[in-house]
Amino acid sequence: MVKVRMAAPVLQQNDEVAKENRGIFRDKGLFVLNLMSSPGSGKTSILERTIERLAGRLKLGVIEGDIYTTRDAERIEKFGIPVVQINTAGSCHLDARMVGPALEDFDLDALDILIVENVGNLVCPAEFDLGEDARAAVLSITEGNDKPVKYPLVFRESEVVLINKIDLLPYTDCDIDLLEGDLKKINPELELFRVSVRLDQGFEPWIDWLEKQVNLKK
Ligand SMILES: Nc1nc2c(ncn2[C@@H]2O[C@H](COP(=O)(O)OP(=O)(O)O)[C@@H](O)[C@H]2O)c(=O)[nH]1
Ligand SMILES: [Mg+2]
Ligand SMILES: [Zn+2]
Repeated sequence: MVKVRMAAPVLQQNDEVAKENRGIFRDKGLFVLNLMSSPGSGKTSILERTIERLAGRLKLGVIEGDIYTTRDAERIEKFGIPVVQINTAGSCHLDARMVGPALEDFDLDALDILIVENVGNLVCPAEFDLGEDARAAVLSITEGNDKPVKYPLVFRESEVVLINKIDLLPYTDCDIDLLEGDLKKINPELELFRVSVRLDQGFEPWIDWLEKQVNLKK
């Protein structure tokens, strides 16, 4: 009789490694943020504005999750901060086992905050704990008012939603108050920030929130 050993469910294995990652972040007093959204909402653009604002205030490192390319990492590298690319080779989300080895490429003692840009995807990234302290979702107003209701998990699992591209409000049918109401119904604890990368608007409350989280972690 052949002995069959069932593999531990993927999410269970992931949770074990996420716990190890979380232990490392705790020991280093490092605040780690998982940044998620569908492709094109503005994750990398928001990161660029965030890096500019944190310069001289907090030491930031970035992990870029991408299915094949290094394009986002190249955009971040220009700012002269530590950035590590994870290519998922086809996988549509990051998991804790991809993040663990990437940490060896950083001098974690030299960082205050690590932001992980997840693969552009509004569905499964939210299912995989990376060991992070907090999650932020980006939702751009051009995606349609129904997205929070259709994809609730990512918003339920997040502490923050950055509602981006508000410069485009006059050109869309987006009802931003309704959108925020739906988000609050899904997760009453959510911090909501309306921003526009294009107009460089609305970033101060977001930066204040980040600084507060970093101080709490220390
Ligand atoms: N109009 C407008 N376009 C934006 C804004 N933020 C980002 N974009 C554009 O949206 C596209 C996708 O942005 P990117 O940061 O690459 O999104 P990501 O795929 O979520 O990382 C780019 O062409 C950006 O220039 C914004 O606030 N307003
Ligand atoms: Mg990006
Ligand atoms: Zn996936």
